[in-house]
Parts: sequence; C-alpha cells; structure tokens
Amino acid sequence: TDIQQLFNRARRFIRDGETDSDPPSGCVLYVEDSRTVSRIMIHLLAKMNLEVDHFRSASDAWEAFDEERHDLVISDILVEGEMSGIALVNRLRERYPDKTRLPILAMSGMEDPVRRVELFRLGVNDFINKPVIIEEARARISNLIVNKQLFDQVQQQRRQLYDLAMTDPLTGLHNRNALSDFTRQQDSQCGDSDGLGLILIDIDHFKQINDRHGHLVGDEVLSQVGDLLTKSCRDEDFAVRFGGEELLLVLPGCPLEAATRRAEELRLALEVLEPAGLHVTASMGVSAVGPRQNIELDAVIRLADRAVYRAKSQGRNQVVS
Ligand code: GH3
Ligand code: MG
Ligand code: MG
Ligand code: MG
Repeated sequence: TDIQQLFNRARRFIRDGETDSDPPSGCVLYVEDSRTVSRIMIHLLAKMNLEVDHFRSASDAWEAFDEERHDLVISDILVEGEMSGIALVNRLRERYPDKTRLPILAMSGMEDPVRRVELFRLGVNDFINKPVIIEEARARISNLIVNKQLFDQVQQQRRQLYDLAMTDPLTGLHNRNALSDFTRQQDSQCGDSDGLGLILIDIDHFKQINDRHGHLVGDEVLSQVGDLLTKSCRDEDFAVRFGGEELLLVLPGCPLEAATRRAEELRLALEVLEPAGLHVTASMGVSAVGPRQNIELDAVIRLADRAVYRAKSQGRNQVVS
C-alpha cells in the first residue's frame, strides 16, 4: 500500500541516514530573495523530485499559497519587501495551527541561538542555517515532506473508515450510526432548527419475496429501492436504512404536507419500479416537527412508525400521515 511505502521510506531514511533513494514527490512553496541561495535550493529541490513555486517576496508567496498544492513552506527570514519571513510564518500558523498539516522550514544566517529558538516558538517545524549545507537541507526537507504525506494518508484513511462506519453496504444509504450522529446534532439545536419531515418506509410482504425468490433477490430489491431513495434526495435530505426492510427519509425544512407529497411520489415510483422484475410496494408513515418546535427526533420517528403501522393495517401500499 501507499502508506506502507511511506513507512518503509521513512524507516530506511532514519536507519541508514542516507539520502533518500526514492524521494517523495510533492510541491514546495519557497521564499528567497537571494539569487545565489535560491539557485542552489531550486536545484536541490528539483533533484529531490519536488516541484517548486519560488517567490522573492513573502507577500507574493502568501498570495500564492494553496493548502491543496503545497506540502511544505520554506521561507527565508530576512527577505526584501514589506512583509518579512516572520510575518509570513505568523500568518500561515494563524490559519494552519497544525504543524503536521502544514510544515514550515525557516532559513536564515542567524548566529544568535536565542533568535533561532524564537522561530520555533512562532511555529516553524525546523530551521536551516545559512550558508546551506546541502546534505543537511536535503535531510530536513525530506523528513518534513515524508511526515506531512504520511499525515495526509492517515487523514484520508480515517475519512474512508468513517464513511465505511456510517454507510449501509447493501443500499449505500446511511446506517444507524449515521442517524445517531444526525439525531445528536439535531437535538442539540434545541428547537433552533427549521423543522423537518420524516418518511418511514416499510416494504410490503418482504418476507414473502425472500421466501419465494431467495434472499439474494430480496437483497437486490432492497438495493434498488435504496437507489430510488437516493435519487429522490435533495442535497439536504438524509436517507437511512433504519432496519432490515425499513428505510427512513429525513427531510430538513419539509413540513408535513410537503413530506406527505414526497411520500406519495415515492410510493407511485416504487409501484412502477419493478426491482428484480418484481411488483414491489411499500407502506409509508409520515411525521414532521415544526420550526423551533423542541421535540426529540426519536419521538418524531415513533410517530412515523405508528403511521406505518396504520398503513399496514389499512391494507398496505399507502401513505399515512
Ligand atoms: P409487512 O408487509 O407486514 O411489512 O411484512 P414483511 O414480510 O415485509 O415484514 P416482516 O417484518 O415480517 O419481515 C421482514 C423481512 O425482511 C424479514 C427479514 O428476513 C427480511 N430482511 C431483513 N433484512 C434483510 C436483508 O438484508 N436482506 C434480505 N434479503 N432480507 C432481509
Ligand atoms: Mg418491517
Ligand atoms: Mg414488518
Ligand atoms: Mg415489511
């Protein structure tokens, strides 16, 4: 995996202390007003397989900084122009306090160790003294880039795991974990919300579908009904697989009448859908909570559940609100 490659690279680098044989690719925002120093550094960065956006002034670099593009900022501290390297570091750290997310490497010919320590206090990750020792610069830059990319990978994997934990694999809808999160969020608004409508959908005689056609066909039916719901969702809507063959649509800002209309549209769409070639219907219960009405979401779901029960007892394939 990519993450394993990064680990191995970092391990090799630390163990052997040698220059990276397979340096990370990435992009560096580089601020330096001296031609001599920048020529050396740009050459080094290119050899390290890094792209360079080079600026002679800190304010130009500040304008050009892009968190999506840049893996590292290398800044000279004493640069010409109205903005100093220190000011650039300050602004970047103000916006990106996380040192792992945005590494900053300061460069300067500072004899005074007290001023060097000050730079770390301002939030730089590392420091290179001038005149530059190439191998030292290479090692420090490589460390920062490897760490940053490792961090990005971990973040990405964390997001993927989160999505996995919140999604029902069969239907692709949100699962109960996601609903719990949503409910907590909703309830914490304490009646500040615009209100919402709920449609609880229970497929009719689903057990018969399984019994007659097999579990896999039942799964296919569920998956296609899930797709129907997904397609019917506006951006703000929230579709959940609530139970086995029970699906829940949360419709923020949707009063009872509008939610009932949406349910009726869905009921008709399902009647003609014929998932897995079968005639499938559902019973739907609709409930709603008005704007600034302080009612817990679970209570509104119970109302919808009671409405489903009535739809079932009144003959199924209908909407009750
Ligand atoms: P009703 O019209 O009263 O709702 O009848 P029903 O048969 O739909 O309701 P019941 O609650 O008796 O049965 C639901 C069935 O759904 C039982 C269960 O085996 C099936 N089921 C639950 N989850 C899944 C699933 O993931 N895949 C399949 N194929 N079946 C499932
Ligand atoms: Mg059911
Ligand atoms: Mg049932
Ligand atoms: Mg059912």
